Amino acid sequence: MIWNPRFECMDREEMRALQLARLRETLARVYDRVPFYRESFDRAGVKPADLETLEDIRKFPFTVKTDLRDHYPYGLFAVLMKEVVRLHASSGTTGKPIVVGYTKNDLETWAECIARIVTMAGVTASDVAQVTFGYGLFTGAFGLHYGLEKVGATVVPSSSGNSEKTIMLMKDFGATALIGTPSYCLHLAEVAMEMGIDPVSLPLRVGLFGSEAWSEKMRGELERAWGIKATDNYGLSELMGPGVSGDCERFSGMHIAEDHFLVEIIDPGTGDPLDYGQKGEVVITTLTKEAIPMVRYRTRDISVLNPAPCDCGRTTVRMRKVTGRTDDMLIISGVNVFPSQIESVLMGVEGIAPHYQIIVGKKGLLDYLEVQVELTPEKFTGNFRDLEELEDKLRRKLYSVLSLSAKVRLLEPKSLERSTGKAKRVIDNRPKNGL
Ligand code: DLL
Repeated sequence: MIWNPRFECMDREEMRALQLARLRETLARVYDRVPFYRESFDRAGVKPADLETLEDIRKFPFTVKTDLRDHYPYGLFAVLMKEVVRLHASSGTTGKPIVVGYTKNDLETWAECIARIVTMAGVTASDVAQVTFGYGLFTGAFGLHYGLEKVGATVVPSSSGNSEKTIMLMKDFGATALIGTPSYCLHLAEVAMEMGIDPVSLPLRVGLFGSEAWSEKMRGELERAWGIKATDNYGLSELMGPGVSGDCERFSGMHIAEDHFLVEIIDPGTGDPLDYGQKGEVVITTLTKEAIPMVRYRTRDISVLNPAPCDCGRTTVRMRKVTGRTDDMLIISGVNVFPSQIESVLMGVEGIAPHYQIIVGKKGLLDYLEVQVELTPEKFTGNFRDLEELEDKLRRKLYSVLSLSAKVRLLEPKSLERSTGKAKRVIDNRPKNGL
């Protein structure tokens, strides 16, 4: 089923015309109402009226995360506070969070975008949907919540944290859809096993996962662990939260809600636009957001766009699974390493569980990389020689992918700390000043 065929299956030319009209309005509105945009457009020597075609968006300056931080808390809002009915904030590991606001219309748009992605995943009014994102300032839980209600699903807002209770409710309430981060939902399957409940025996049939990078192999792990279809969905607080794009049942890229978001791909080094099919940084302009519109927001996320119509009938541009961020690249002894490359190596080896941590540090003047990974319970009971061989195999595979020697530490099952939200995969212990 398609939630809103009018927009999701719109003729491409009509969609571009709609985007252009909405973009014009957005640029005029921010120029009028947000001093930050007026100054940054003036500095770049552009005016909203310079936009004649959609491609002219490239003349306008980018917005970055520090712009939101520098205008904490309400400096980028384009409406009066009395029109703002909700605030969310991104966690941010250091300093002040970034704050985003929503008008009543923004909340309606948000629920609409989520209704589309949950419908794409196959969720209907007959489903019991359990939300295991943490309810709070984070956008994940409230975002999914209202869209699920909009399609008529029975929402169980169990939140994150009390994993045993979550499993008990899942069983007793007959949950059929699971919503959360891939890493926490994988952990929930372990908890079910510990409670003597086989996750595959539960009525769960579909998962909507997002909020962190997860590989195709991790998708396979989740599908096996729960006996479900695992769908991906993407978004970020600065633009709304979840709801920017999501997988349909064809699993061939996430459909973007293009009537609400204009998506570009740029070369992260030069800022130059890239074509469809080329891999680069995702840049998004909101087309309908009232409270805090964003112009050319640099997400740091890496993806590829595909404009071909999908077999599912939708015509919206699709984005490939986000495998990493431009800022999560590690430089270890001068070699560029993406955590997703390490995950792909680990997930491809039998006997290795999908729980790992990457430690980077310095010994004297030299960088080192240590990959800690848990064994599956079956492998753990194997003999010492087997484990030595496995360690060696992993080391060799990592070397062939990264061109870097890594120390591999095999750990017993369940020894790494589980997160209830986004997993923290990398611990970089190197001094920040480079000494
Ligand atoms: O994580 C919004 C969200 C909630 C999306 C629930 C999907 C489901 P933030 O906390 O602001 O918002 O984090 C945004 O998380 O820039 C990406 O780096 C990452 N991210 C989000 N979804 C995905 C995904 C939410 N499906 C940041 N795949 C983004 C990979 C993702 N990374």
